[in-house]
Amino acid sequence: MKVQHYKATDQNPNLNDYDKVYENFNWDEIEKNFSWSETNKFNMAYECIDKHVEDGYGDKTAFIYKNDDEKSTYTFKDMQIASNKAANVLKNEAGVEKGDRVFIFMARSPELYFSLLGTLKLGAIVGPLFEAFMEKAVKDRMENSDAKVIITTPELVGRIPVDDLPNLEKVVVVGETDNNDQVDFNAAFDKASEDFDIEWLDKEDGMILHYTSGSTGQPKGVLHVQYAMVQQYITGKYVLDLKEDDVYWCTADPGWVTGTSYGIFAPWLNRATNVVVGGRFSPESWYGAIDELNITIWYSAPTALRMLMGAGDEVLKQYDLSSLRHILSVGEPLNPEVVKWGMDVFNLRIHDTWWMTETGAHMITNFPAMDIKAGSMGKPVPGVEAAIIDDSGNELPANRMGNLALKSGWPAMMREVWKNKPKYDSYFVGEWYVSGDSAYKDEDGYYWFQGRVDDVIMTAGERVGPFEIESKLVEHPAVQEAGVIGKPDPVRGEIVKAFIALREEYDESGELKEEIRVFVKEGLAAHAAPREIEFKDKLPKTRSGKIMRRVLKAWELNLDAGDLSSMDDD
Ligand code: 6R9
Repeated sequence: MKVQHYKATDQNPNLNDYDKVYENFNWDEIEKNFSWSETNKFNMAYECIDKHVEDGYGDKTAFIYKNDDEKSTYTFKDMQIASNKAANVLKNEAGVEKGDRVFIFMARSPELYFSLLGTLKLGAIVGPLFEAFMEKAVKDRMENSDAKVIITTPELVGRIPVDDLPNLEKVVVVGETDNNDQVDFNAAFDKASEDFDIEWLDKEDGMILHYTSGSTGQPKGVLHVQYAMVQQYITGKYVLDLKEDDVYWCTADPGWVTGTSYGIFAPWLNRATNVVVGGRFSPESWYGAIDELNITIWYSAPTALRMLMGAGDEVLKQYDLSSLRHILSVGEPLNPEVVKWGMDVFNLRIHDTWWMTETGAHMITNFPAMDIKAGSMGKPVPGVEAAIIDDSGNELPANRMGNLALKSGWPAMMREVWKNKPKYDSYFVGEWYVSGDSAYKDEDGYYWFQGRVDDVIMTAGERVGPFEIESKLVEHPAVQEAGVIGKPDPVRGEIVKAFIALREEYDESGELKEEIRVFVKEGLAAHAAPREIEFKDKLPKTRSGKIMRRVLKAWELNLDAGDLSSMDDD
């Protein structure tokens, strides 16, 4: 298939010599950007907020929160005070101490960010939860980590099974509460002192615990430590290209690692203005936010970009989006079609980035200074070594599909799967961390995502990645979203089966199925054309927008789909 190339831009002249970044790269040098490299006093919240105030940037806008017509703006000084107050509330009213697990279970609001930073100032470990979690999902995570405190809102507090959580000492409610056992956050916040002595930590002390669902079993608690900041800072600088005057918007919720590593830490470590937009997605509210707030850097995900693409030009034309200078994507493969759309409508390249909850920060990305090959996730970031390996850990040559693996030893790597050493150990083959994704590397060193290892399809002896087929499918005008699986077949081993959600204007029909099949056959390859197509109103997706192929497969085979707590079922 013909690959579309998009030339490097000169948006960051300092980085345009991509090879130079590599040549001179050394994690020890990056550490020198932090005062702890001399004092040994670590605290992520300090580096994100207080440090900038001390350096004379107290009046700079740190945070803009927007939800419909509501908008609030906070300087770094405001954030310092608010996070100090939140820390005092958590300390005095809820007894939070260093190392405790403190969960945050609420929709995006300024208080979410104040209390997250406050928790970090106390040296406690933050456990962010999606607001959509129901009782069992909340319980599993809190139980597994022996959470001591949870911060929530009146709408969600009923989903916390307090009686089943013996280690839970306090429920902090942001909003009205008449339960005397609960802490009224707002009342305590108003009275709290603006001063707080930050708890100084060690670089290997726990910082954040993100639960992530695997294909089977219980969700795993992925623990990151303070030292992750080194990589979150430098990838914010190099990959997000954050600069002094940028207004940056990461669309991810903090329940997903993208919403913390790149929705909190990277932008504030780089002293950028960080935008959070609450409420639900709509093309109008998203384009409206870019227009109104003059967003310059926008980090989003393929699902959202595909929805915007599907919404068409009419709505797009109502907004002035010319403030944008850099767009990035994460979470699932970025279809070439979407990259092309980005060029057409923004005249900007959309930069794909690949990483995982476990890796804590970017691993493989399209740097501003690189040529983009549409459909490729790019190359390893400086300081990270990647390879495609076979199941025994041998490196495979270019253009061979295999396990995408990373050489251990980058700063943001998880340190632990909470209370599950065997699970942690199972990620490694020798010195390689094995991602669970299959991919290949081309002759220029670009990586091409093929699917989760268990999603790869073997049909009549040909190995096909579902992503390539899905990408072709979404090029068809009728197709809004597509998920492709291998369905067991007595003759071919597996056949390609596609689940398709159509765009609104299109009706399901046998002719349309045939037309789509031919479209893939002629545009990609005969063996890749789905032998079966099933139309669905919507596809099962995680809250971070990933198509859950294992759920499609379970539907197909009438099997139990496993842990569904991360599924977006609104
Ligand atoms: C950050 C994040 C990790 C899995 C990962 C892969 C998929 C993420 C991707 C991508 C193709 C990209 N994934 N980025 N696939 N292209 N640019 O998403 O973390 O929620 O833990 O998911 O997501 O399958 O292994 P997490």
